[in-house]
Amino acid sequence: MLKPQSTATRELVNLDGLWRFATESAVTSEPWNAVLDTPLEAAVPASYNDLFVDSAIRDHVGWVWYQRQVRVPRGWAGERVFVRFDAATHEGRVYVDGSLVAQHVGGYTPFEADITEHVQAGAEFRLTVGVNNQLTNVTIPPGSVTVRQDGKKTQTYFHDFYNYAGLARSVWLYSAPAVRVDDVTVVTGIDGGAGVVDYTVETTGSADVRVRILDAAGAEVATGEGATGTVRIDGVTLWQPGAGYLYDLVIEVLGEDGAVVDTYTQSFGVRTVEVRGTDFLINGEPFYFTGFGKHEDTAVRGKGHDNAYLVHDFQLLDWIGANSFRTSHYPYAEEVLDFADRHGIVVIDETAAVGLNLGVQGGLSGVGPKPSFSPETSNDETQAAHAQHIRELIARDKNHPSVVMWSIANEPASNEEGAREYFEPLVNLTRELDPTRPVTYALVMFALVNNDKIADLFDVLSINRYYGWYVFTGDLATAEQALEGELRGWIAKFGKPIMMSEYGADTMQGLHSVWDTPWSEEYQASFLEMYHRVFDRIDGFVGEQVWNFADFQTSPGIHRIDGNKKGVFTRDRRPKAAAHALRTRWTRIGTRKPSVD
Ligand code: GCB
Repeated sequence: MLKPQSTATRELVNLDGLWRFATESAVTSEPWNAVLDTPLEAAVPASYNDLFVDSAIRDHVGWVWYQRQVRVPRGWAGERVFVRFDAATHEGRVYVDGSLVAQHVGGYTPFEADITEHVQAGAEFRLTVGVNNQLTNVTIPPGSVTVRQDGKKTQTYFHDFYNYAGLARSVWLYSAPAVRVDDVTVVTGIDGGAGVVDYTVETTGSADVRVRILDAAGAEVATGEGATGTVRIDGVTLWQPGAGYLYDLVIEVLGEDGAVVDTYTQSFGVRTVEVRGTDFLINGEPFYFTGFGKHEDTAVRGKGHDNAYLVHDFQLLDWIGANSFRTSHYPYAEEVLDFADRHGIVVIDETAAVGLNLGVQGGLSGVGPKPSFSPETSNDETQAAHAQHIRELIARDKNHPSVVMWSIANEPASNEEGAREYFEPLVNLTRELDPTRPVTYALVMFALVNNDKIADLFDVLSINRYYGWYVFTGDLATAEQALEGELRGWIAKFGKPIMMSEYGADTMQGLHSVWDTPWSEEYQASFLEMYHRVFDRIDGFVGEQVWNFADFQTSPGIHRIDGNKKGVFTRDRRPKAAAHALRTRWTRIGTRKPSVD
């Protein structure tokens, strides 16, 4: 799905700002039919939960309403007019005045509606958006809603981060011509010193297409004719980890008289990704991932996208020497991937399929033990929602050079009956939609080499482990043996690249100890050091991503102190002691770990 942009033939109006806001209980049953009668205004983009000092809003389960007036620019007569939501978490319904124009399920992927027939150039309309935060056994991610005796709804979910909701990403109004670029896919290869660029442009209606490729300085380096084609870039500059060189594919759609009726520019990088044996190769060179699992999470904004945090987080990644991150546990805002493209940070792009596991959450949430895959829990309908989510993720992110791998789930119950039937079609779908990128999933601690049912379906084994934290707490010597034994078992059985996609210890900033005291800054540093000793003894190991980049908010519970504290940085991005040790190690590693003797 194309990201809206302003070009010679398209105009773009950003609708961020303050919108009228109310929960469903505070307004009439069809709030789109009138001006919302509410004293509240909510910031867009931002999750609504932490904006107001009102637990009835923070903990609300169900629909909330956002509304604002929008004026269509007067020059848009004769153009198609679209409204585009970068995300509505987790379900959105959009009304233009009294008309429903879009409905979308899935909280982290964009959707849009052609509203041309409902609006007029130069005139105002009322834009009302309902957003629902309910998670059920058939949503991705899953959860469950309970209605108490007093009628109040409460919700449980099976993931370890707060269920922030609302309009956490930008909203746009844009114009485009009736005959236009509808989609583009760019796949790149390398042939000696040349880049080989396969492109496919889809248009609305049949029309001639031509393309030009511009280098980063804006100089034309190649051209092509037709909606699909292959173009060579001689003397190509590759997109590399740490050096995110981008080209522009300028697409022009031609009318019958040969005049340009639409133009759209897709940036891309020339690079290849491949798994060979136990190596993960970028541009044919073994690549070693260093970095983090992250979250979109800041104080007050919740999951609201914020360019200041975007810049600062990438500065910290650079400072600490990290070359990559995983978009744990959902697709991040497109601005994040664009930034990673430009700055050469490598991304593992994850779906929102987190918590397909009632075994793990039995302890944490009080739900279970129930089978994770069954007609009452994750079932065919869940799988269909998961498939749709994968389609939308790949449609959105396929052209990002920074994205080198899809992670289609975090910690599913891959050790349980039904896991293979659930996952095999999803892995096949992912490969069909994108044959160019490896596919992985992050393995839960209960999924072991002798009971996991799906590892053989994937290209890379991404292992989440907490030896020394949830098990062998405070006993790093025993944890070290257990970790090494397990990792060697995976390598011996599968002969695939294996990486640590999560390892970390909760750490209270400012707590110090001379002992191996869990929660102390010293313990976090020793814990990570212990893991690194093990990684450095193992061949076939392709990366380490610490859990987590920064402290983040979770639902309340006795396991968490105002959130998860496994951050190497605090929630306001101050380094804990471990950050300095990681910096020493990762700046030494760069992108390639020295091989084991
Ligand atoms: C995990 C999950 C992650 C949690 C983390 C933890 O395995 O993938 O979402 O936050 O453990 O800290 O328990």
